[in-house]
Amino acid sequence: MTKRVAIIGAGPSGLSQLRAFQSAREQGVDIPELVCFEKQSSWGGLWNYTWRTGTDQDGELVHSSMYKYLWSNGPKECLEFGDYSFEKHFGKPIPSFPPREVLRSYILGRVEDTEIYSMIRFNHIVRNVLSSGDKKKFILHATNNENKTDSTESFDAVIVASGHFSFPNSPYINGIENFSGRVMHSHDFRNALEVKDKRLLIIGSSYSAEDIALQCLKYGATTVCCCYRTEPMGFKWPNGIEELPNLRNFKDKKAYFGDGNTREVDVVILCTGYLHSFPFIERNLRLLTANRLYPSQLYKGIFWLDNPNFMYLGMQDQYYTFNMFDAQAWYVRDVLLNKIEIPERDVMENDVSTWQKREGNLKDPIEEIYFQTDYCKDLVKLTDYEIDFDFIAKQFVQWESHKEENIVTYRDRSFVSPMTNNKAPQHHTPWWDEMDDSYDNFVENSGN
Ligand code: FAD
Ligand code: NA7
Repeated sequence: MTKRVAIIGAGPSGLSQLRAFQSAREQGVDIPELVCFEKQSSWGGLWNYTWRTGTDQDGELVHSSMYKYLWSNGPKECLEFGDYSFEKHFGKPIPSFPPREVLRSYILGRVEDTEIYSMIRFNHIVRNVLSSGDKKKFILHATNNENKTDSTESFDAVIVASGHFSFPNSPYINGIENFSGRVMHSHDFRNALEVKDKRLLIIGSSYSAEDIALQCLKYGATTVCCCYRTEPMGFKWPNGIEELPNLRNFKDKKAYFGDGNTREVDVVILCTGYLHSFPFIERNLRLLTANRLYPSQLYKGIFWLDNPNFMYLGMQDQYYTFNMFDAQAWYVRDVLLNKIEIPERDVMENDVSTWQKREGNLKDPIEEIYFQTDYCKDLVKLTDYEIDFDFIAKQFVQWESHKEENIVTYRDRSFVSPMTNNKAPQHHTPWWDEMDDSYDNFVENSGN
């Protein structure tokens, strides 16, 4: 009997999974019945911008954490798909750091006008997933949000591709209740113009802090102070951005820091990351992890140790994104097609602990990049997915050095496509001076 496989989410990871199976079907392979549940009315996951925050028109949690004027924070050449180049999609080379709408167009270009669309049930929210008593099946409850009906179905395998950057980590910040300005989490940040002519305090020292700090200064914030818990980001910041340690307290608009400094601020943005949260999955299948390169409980970073027919895609902290999701999806496909065997439990556990030991000894971002490179290579070596991860790793290392050199200009650099070997053209305007993030301005007017 044909296997039934549920995929939860039609963001980049879920779409990689659908594309992996489609590519097998193109080669004449019989594939399982695939049902992809997507709670939004459109595909693309986080890359679908919404002005809404909190809950949507139906009272459901808003998924996307992306904001206006968001440009890729890594070179597009490092996330290129192995079977669909940027040049193929856009019909010409485009610069290396596209804005959100342009990347969304690329993600969708590979699957638009294919049978994949018909495999997705849009506006379907997965409410509950349970394993059957004998662990051979999974029972999935979903709500069709269009006609408000509920369904219960049984599947042989479930692939969770619901993302992990949507549930804010909102720790208690000392004295924050005494602050008299606006406080929000980066999940709810939508438009840098909101802090124009205001003094901003950012809590956190990772990607969101870095990008929102730069973006807000670019669009007119008076000053930006970033407050770190462990280590400063340490970039050579433009005038107007500074880093201070440990927030101790607030009084009205004044923030007090661990080194004795104080600053008056108008707005506080918590860039304190996200929680891996899966309220719709029963506890004994639910991944519990911090945002790390090799989550526990998952063989090959994918398969639930207690029941490998239950899988997670894209749950790693991410240097690699789209092509790593592909590497995972191609591997999953070949396991479900019985081309790759899942070993005994103790072999899986040893494999996870070997990777985690190595993860524990990583000293800096460069070592982290090579770690994730090796992870991707480990997956693709058993499949027919082809892309040169070593070549991409070298470009990631260059990207890191560009950021160290100048955090304001790193997006003006050009990288080489692992697919075409062509070097990207430069965008007509330096990123810092470019206020227009529209598709037309970036694609139609670029590369000429
Ligand atoms: P998501 O994109 O989150 O998609 C998950 C999908 O699952 C969504 O469509 C959601 O609606 C659906 N879903 C969730 N729960 C349910 C449910 N219960 N029922 C049905 N459907 C459900 N990556 C880059 O490569 N470059 C960047 O510049 C970049 N910038 C980023 C900026 C921000 C602010 C954030 C938060 C992330 C950024 N990322 C970036 C990383 C991002 O994680 C990936 O690019 C990618 O979106 C992850 O894909 P995903 O499919 O795993 O998850
Ligand atoms: P990350 O990369 O998970 O980083 C979270 C940051 O939040 C990190 O600097 C943490 O500091 C900081 N943090 C967490 N809790 C606290 C508390 N209690 N006090 C102070 N600081 C805290 O999340 P991001 O949102 O930056 O990035 C996620 C994705 O969004 C990423 O892929 C981007 O592309 C966009 P720590 O270093 O642990 O001290």
